[in-house]
Amino acid sequence: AESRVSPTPNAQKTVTINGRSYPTDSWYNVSSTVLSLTSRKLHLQKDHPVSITRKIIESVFPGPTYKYYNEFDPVVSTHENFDSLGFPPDHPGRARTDTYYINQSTLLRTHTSAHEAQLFRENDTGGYLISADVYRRDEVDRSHYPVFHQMEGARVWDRRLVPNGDLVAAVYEDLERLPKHNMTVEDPNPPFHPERNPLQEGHHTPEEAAAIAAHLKRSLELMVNEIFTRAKAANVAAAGGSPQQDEPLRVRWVEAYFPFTSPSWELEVHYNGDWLEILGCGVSQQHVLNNAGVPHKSGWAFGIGLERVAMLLFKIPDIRLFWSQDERFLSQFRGVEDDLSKIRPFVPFSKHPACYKDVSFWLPKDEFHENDLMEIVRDAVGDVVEDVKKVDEFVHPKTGRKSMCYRINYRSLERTLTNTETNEMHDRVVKGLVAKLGVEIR
Ligand code: FA5
Ligand code: MG
Repeated sequence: AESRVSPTPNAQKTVTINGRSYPTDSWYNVSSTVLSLTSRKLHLQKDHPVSITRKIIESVFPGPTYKYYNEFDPVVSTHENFDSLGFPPDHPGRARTDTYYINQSTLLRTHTSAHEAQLFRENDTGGYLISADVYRRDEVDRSHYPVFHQMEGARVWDRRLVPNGDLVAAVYEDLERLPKHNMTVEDPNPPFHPERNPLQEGHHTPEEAAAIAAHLKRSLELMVNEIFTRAKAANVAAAGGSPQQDEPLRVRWVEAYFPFTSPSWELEVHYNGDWLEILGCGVSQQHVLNNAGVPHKSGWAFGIGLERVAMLLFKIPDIRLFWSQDERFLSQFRGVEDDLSKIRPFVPFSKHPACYKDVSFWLPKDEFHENDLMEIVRDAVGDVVEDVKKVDEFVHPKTGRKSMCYRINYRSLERTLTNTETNEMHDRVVKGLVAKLGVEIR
C-alpha cells in the first residue's frame, strides 16, 4: 500500500501508512523519504540480504519453542514503544529530534521491543522472534540509515516452579540441550554486579539470573557462530576453494543498560580492526512481564540489527545499498535464500568518485539539533549523500553568535555525478537549511 500525507476537508491532516489512516498533529515529523520506505519491508523480500540474514538467525532458534512474527505494523503507541518498557518520561529517546512521531501518542517504532508486552502476553510456545523495520532520526554515514531492521528474540520459563530451584533446573536442562561451539568468547565480568549490572532483587535468586544469563549468552554465541561459519565458507568459495587467511573470529560480552532488562549486555564482534556492537540483550525486567499479565514467567530478550549482521556476512560496505533496486545489487543474492551454500561476498560495482562540499552558517538563537540538519540533507538529495560530518564550530567573540561548518560527501552508488548535478544538489541543501532551520549562510 502507498503512504502519503493528505489534507482532509476540515484541514485536519491525516497520514496513510500501509493502508491505514492516522490523524496527525503538531508532533508530526515524518519526512516524505521515510514515509515512502514504510512499505518496503526488506526483511520479507525474498533473496534480499536482510531477509536471508533473518532466515539464518531463525534457523538457530527453531520451532516449536520459538514462534516467528514478521508482519507487525511499524505504527505503535508511545506507550508500547516507551512506557510499557519502563522508559522514564524524560528519556532522550522520546525527543522529537530522535523519534518519528505521527502525533503526540503515536509513532514509528524505534525498536522491535515495542512489541514485547504484547508478545509476552500472547505467545504461548515459550519463545519468539520478531523481525521488523524500525525508524530513528540519526546521523548520516555508511552504517546509519533512518530506517533499518531489527530482530528481537525472547525466551521465558514458568516461575511457578520457584523458589524450590525447579526453574533453575528447567533452564539448565534447556542449556544442556543447546549445541556446543568452540568459538573464543571474552566475558570478563561476573553475571551481575551490584552497581553496574544489578540482579533484580526480590524477583530473581542469583542462581536463577545466572542460569537465564548462561542460556541467553550460549544461544546468541551459537547464532554468531552460525553467521561466521557461513561467512567463512562464502569467502573460501569466492577464492575458488582455497582456504582464506581470515582473522580468527573474536567476540566479547560488554555490560550494558536497558530499562527493560537487568542485568544487560551487548555482544561485540571484532571486525576490520575494531569492535562492532551487533546486539543488546539481558534478563527481562519482571515489571515488563508483570504488566504484560505474565508475572509467573521469567526469561531473557535480545535485539539485533539485521543490516549490521548482513554487512558482516556479505561484506556490504554501505548501508544505503540495502535500499538499492539496482539489478547489479539484487542479482548477487538471487537464489541464495533457498540454498545458503550460494552465499558469496558482495562484489561492489565500480566505485564512483566522491564530491565534498562544505556549508557554513550562523545559527539562529533557537536550539539547533544535528538530526534536523541530517534529515534536511537526506530529503533534499536522497541516497546520493554518503556522509555528513561537522568540521568546525565556533562562537563569535563579540556577538556571541555560533557558527557551524558541515562537510557533505556526495557519492552515488550507481553512477558518476556531474559537477552541475552536485552543485544543484548542494544548492537544494543550502536552501533547505535556510528555509527550515532559519540559519544564515556565511
Ligand atoms: C535496542 O534497540 C534494544 N531494543 C535492544 C534490546 C532488546 C535490548 C531486548 C534488550 C532486550 P539498540 O538501540 O542498541 O538497542 O539497538 C540494537 C541493535 O540495533 C544494535 O546493536 C545495532 O546492531 C542495531 N542498530 C542500532 N542503531 C542502528 C542504526 N542506526 N543503524 C543500523 N543498525 C542499528
Ligand atoms: Mg546499542
